[in-house]
Amino acid sequence: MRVGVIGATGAVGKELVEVLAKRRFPVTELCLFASTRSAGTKQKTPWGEITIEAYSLEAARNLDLALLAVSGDFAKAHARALAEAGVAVVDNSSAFRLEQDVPLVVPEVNAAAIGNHRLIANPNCTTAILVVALEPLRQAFGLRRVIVSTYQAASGAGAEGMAELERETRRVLLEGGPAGHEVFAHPLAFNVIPQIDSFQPNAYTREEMKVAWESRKIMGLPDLLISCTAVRIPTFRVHAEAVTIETERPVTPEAARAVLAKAAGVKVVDDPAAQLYPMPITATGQDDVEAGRIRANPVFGDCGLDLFLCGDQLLKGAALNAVQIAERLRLAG
Ligand code: 2RA
Repeated sequence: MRVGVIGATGAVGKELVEVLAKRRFPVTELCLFASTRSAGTKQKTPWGEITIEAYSLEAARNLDLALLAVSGDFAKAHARALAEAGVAVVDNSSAFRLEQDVPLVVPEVNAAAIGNHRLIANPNCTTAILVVALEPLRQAFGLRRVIVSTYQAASGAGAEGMAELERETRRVLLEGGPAGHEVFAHPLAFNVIPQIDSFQPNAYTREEMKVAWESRKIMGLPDLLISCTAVRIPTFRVHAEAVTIETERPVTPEAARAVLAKAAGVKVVDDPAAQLYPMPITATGQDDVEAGRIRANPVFGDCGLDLFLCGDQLLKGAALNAVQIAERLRLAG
């Protein structure tokens, strides 16, 4: 397949190239597109050194598959035209996630939604990491309410976010601070910031609402009661999520653990006696979402469960999920 990565110089774009190679995606030609600023520069890839091109429909229309790791505005301006030109498009931005005619897909949950669509939306990283663990629990026990608190890495804000955290940390430790900031609303080093994206009229942030809107769409549960508090923390990679659910039918930690142990895309890491539980340091670079700290939540009686998740934001939360969608497109195609 002739594959294009649009936004190839960003954190997700670079990860897309790595994941294509790691999963032996049948690439016959790889084209890398980025802004005019990067056009003409060369990027090393498993397919050799490739010269970055400035994006144009003319240059991209001969692709079989385009993986977009670009802004929502760029995707809005170009993705539909590319799909109409016959290219299968997987878009990482939020531009089409809630559009009725565009499937929003986490393959472990709703691969069937792909059908014959040529434009598929990849969810927000926090959502993808959540639903891969929620769906098997829903299937086994039903789902009434979900409360999530997130601990999100700097990588969620791209390469610039990671660079800012590194810069700030060095400045504080080596130069005695203060830590300046541009990407995040406040200094992130040695801090936590309970704001990701802009505030909405209902006092939630857009990141928090994305978790609600997108989980409902992917799981096909439009009335799911779900509330999220999204917090940025000073780690580089991996989003962690503390999740409380109320199920429809009684649930026990043992039964939930057994269900999650069999679930695709989930790895149970849950041995408190050995101090084993999900952590960014162990989930970094891993395809599976780690699930642990599985315990009964007394607030919801027999139907309450708490668990802790860690998923690599750049993999299951972005590049890996996009390539998994592309693999299904190929099968469907
Ligand atoms: C973040 N989920 O962590 C958002 C966007 N990737 O910032």
